[in-house]
Amino acid sequence: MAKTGGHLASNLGVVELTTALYTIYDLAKDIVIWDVGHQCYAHKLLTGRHERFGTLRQFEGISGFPRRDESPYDHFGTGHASTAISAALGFAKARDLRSSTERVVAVIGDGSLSGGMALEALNNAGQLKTDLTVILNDNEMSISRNVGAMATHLSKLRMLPLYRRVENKAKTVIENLPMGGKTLSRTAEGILHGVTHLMAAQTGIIFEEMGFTYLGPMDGHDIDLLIEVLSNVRSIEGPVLLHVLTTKGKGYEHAENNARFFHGVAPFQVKNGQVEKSDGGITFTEAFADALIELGEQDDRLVAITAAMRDGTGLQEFAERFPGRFYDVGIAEQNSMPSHSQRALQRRARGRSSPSTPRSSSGRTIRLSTTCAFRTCR
Ligand SMILES: Cc1ncc(C[n+]2csc(CCOP(=O)(O)OP(=O)(O)O)c2C)c(N)n1
Repeated sequence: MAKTGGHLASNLGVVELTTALYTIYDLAKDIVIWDVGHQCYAHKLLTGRHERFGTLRQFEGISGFPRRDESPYDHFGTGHASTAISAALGFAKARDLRSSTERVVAVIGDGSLSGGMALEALNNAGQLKTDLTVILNDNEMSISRNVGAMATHLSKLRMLPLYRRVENKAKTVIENLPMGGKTLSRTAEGILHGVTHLMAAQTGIIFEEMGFTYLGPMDGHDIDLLIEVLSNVRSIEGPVLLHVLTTKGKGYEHAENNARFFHGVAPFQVKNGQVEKSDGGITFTEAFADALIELGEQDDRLVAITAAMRDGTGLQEFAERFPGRFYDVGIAEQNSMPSHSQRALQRRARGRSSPSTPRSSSGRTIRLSTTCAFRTCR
């Protein structure tokens, strides 16, 4: 990866989770879908692409995202965020119609959970009550720090006692009873999962209210725990949401310390984490950032809106210079559009930055790259 570049931090965060999943689930028939798909490298290594891994993101090499034409284990081709639960629900309903028995799992990050489609799918799944497992991979980060009310809710859930710790404490107490030992320790497990569940209910967990069995939060790097819990989850009926806590960049100091930079990184030196400087002059993103700041200085009605792409679209400096005129709406482009158009109706000048360039029906559009656009309206 140091030679090819890629989504290092997100991938390092799910190595244990991927290994545990593929220990428990039967990949010959079960379906695992990765949201965005930018954390599928361990998946690729474990599903037959180890030898070609050096060709990652190279011409005629393997893709940095799941691709249906690349492997039968890449069930759903992705790239944009917040789609995995909807896709998994489709697989689950098709299974129900066929009366077959495969398990379906969607793995989604806390950032991607801020997207409307993910919430629509949870809403739908909670009503359909079909067997479906959603693993919420919560590293508190989107590309930069996650934003929004759901992120605040997740931070409250992180305050719950960790799944393992509660269970261990009770096991120790019961094992030390005169009649303790293995038989009783199973009972203890049952009791304590109940306790965790009870505490979860008191916290008002939104997923429980929506019809999911919520399990967590738990250490997403504790592989033995994950294997134990996933083997139980396989047999729970209805929709389950497993909340795992992970660290972006896990195991590589430079990526752990600067997960934003290592979210998507160019080729780098493993020793010091330094990226070689290209001599290709200014990038489109840098040109966009400079232009936007210049215009922001000239016109205080100008605002910038981004869907969790502060860094990728070069808005970081604008956000620092004009904090009151910068909005990160989370991965919620569709939410930003009506809000954005209302600004226009209020005859406010505004800027927008999104992974896909919006079309302008009025006003001036300065099109700077495929990922950024800026528009003013008078
Ligand atoms: C619809 C859409 N908007 C924005 C992006 C850009 N993007 C790619 S990954 C990412 C952050 C994803 O965060 P999370 O789901 O928490 O995964 P993590 O990287 O933290 O593992 C964003 C905003 C995208 N892929 N799709």
